[in-house]
Amino acid sequence: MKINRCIALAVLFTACAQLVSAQSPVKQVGKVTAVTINNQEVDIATENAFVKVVVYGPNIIRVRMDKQKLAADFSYAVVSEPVKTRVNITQTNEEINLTTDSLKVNIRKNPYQVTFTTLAGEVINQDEAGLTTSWVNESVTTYKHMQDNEHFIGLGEKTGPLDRKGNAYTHWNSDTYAYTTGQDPIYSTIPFYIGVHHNVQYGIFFDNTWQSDFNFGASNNRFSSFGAKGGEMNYYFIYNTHIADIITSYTSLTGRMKMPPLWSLGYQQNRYSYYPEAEVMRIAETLREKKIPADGITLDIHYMDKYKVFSWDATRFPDPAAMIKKLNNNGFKVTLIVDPGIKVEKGYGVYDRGVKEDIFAKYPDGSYYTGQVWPGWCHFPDFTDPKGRAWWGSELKKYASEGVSGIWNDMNEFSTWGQKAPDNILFSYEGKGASHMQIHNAYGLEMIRASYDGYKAARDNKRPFILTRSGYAGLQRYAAIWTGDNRAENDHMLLGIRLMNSLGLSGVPFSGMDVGGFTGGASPSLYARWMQIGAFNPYMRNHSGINSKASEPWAYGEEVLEITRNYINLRYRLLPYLYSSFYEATQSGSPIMRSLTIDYTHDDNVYNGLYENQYMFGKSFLVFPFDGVTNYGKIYFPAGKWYNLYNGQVQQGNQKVAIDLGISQLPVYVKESSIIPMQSQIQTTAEKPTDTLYVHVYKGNVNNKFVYYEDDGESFDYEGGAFYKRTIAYDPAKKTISFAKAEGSIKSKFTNIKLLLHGFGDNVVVKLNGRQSKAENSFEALMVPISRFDPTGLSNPVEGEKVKAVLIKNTDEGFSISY
Ligand code: NBV
Repeated sequence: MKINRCIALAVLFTACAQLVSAQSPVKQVGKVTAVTINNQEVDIATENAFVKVVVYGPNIIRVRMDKQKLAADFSYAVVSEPVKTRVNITQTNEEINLTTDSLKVNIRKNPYQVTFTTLAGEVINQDEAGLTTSWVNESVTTYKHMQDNEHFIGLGEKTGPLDRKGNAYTHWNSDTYAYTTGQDPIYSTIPFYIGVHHNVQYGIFFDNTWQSDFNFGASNNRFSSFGAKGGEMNYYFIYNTHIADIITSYTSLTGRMKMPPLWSLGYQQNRYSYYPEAEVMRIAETLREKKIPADGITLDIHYMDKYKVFSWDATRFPDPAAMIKKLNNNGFKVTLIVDPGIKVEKGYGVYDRGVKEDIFAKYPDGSYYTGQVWPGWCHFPDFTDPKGRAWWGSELKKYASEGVSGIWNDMNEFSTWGQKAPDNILFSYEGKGASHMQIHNAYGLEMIRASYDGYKAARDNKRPFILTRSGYAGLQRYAAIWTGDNRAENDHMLLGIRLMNSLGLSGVPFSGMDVGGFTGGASPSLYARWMQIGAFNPYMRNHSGINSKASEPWAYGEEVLEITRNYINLRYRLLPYLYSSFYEATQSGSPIMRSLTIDYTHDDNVYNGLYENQYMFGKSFLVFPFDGVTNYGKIYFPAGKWYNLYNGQVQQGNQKVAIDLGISQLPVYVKESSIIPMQSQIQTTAEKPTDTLYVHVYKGNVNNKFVYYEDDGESFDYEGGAFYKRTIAYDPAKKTISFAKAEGSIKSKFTNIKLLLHGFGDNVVVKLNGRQSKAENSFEALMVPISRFDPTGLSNPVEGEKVKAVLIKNTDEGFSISY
């Protein structure tokens, strides 16, 4: 809609609104009465509210509003300050205008109404005329005009379709055992979404931890809206020309993940619960014996003494440190579950110290809140109190001394039996005081902050691996998240993909689901499919509930075992690619699982329910996550050229293609011009690969760059420069593949580079730094074709694509390959 028409409508709506406002329980912002311009900020007083507009950067505008004068600023999510930005701010009697190098903000005065436009004047996002922002008692809501054919994506861990249009959502972190595929809310809160229409895209981050509600045209055809039961209207509007940059802007506000420990990218085996020690050892040994690469074993609540956190059941686990040492020696790291509920029991040191330090949340009368959960009646640490976080960190030292590598934060919504912790529990809120209603959605975030900081300090300079079920915007700074108690059902597997894709759009790159399903039991084909997809998830953990069917890779027979092994094998060979993709996530917030909306934003097909589960794993692999029951399906290839992962066959994009879905292969395609570094097969990341880095390049028509990254995989030394990094660039016009000079202070673990050229033809003549070089035929296709009849999993490689291979000594110098 053009801006003039909007103004006319606004005037009409205002006239009507004024007629009803006298008796209305809805309080509108109303007309602007005073304006103060202060560098990058505009303070606005209106009839009923105070507004502050802050230019956070050329692409980010913050809008704060309250009925009373704005309180001191505070956020658990936002970790950055406004950036000094060139902005032109002017006003007339009718409007205020702000112009940065990237966008314009128009604020009408009578009544207040904001419109964000491009520099060329196209409307990106606009308050719905007549509704704008209003209060009903303490609930505040902002209404945005719904644009024609607008798509809405993101909003974190939310069930339902990829395109959220027509749906409404609530944020109230909840323990939702065996949730349905449309259930809302579930475990975590990320009040950030992206809107897409008419060649523009924007993000809105509503930073408010009270219960919040989002409406994307549910039961109405007029607006999208966001609001909360209390607190300020406080949102950040982000405009960039690409969704990837919107995610980068959003994570410039809420922070990015640190490099994960390398082992956490390996395969993790889980069960509720593995015990006693002999059973844990049997699982670990069977993984090795059956040659299923694995790096992690996770212990669920039965390791504890009567579910008391920071304790061990002495009969089941007589010597935890010795057991962990044995597992470590066999290439396994151990992750332990922790719950926030602390059993009320005098003589239980953890409880006693909690009372002594006075770190539990209280009722207004000063007594500790008591709720029931696994160990019985419990108190709950106040993680919004620096003292509470420090106490938790010091309790974690015990696990550090026993050699535990990962801390799995469960039940941190927080969950209690009955699911209804009272509103009047009081929390410190960094000394400012807040009720449960205000901090509920941030409880999980502050728990993982305590776990992350505490565990980092406890293991001097080792990267902690923290896993969480709950969280709030910014959780990516501390933890990986998994999607909780899913069901062993087809629809749930596909939902899990959408949840992770949505998390990725919302600034959280490190996510996983219970591969194989938590409740119930998967059929063999569903299990096989799920494990294939799991190999293309950021975090890959097989987990299943108590009393459910065993879910280790060998529990479904030989054929499924072989399929599973093949895909976990592939994941391990892909670790250089995956680790480098994580490096990128640390730099730009870019997700590992990329919804197709990121790279094909204005292609309507990618929002279509038929194709909504397709995603990119990193920037190169297009994954078609079909369910485990149908054996025929339709897939959509976005624009470009795609290579079949298994046989190198080329598929042109912009097409819907029906394919046969044999269970032994997950349909995966490689994007043209991809650069994919790989390594030899290993069984655990504790094992060294051979000295050769395999770099697969796929011929294409588009320029591409890949930043290859290595470091020690476990410490923070990379922050001081102890890494090895080089940019690999493919330029089809110049017919070159160039490796820039290595950066960083360490050597690569690979002394050779083998370049594998896909689709360049049999007769390609290759030059290294301008001099002819010997290229030879190789059968090292990316994935050795899998034959279900071949028990070794290594069927005849001749079936695979023949590629040209060039071997190069890996000095740190730059070099260039031309063809
Ligand atoms: O600790 C047991 C389970 C755990 O296995 C699961 O992954 C969590 O989501 N936990 C929930 C407690 C309740 C299970 C019914």
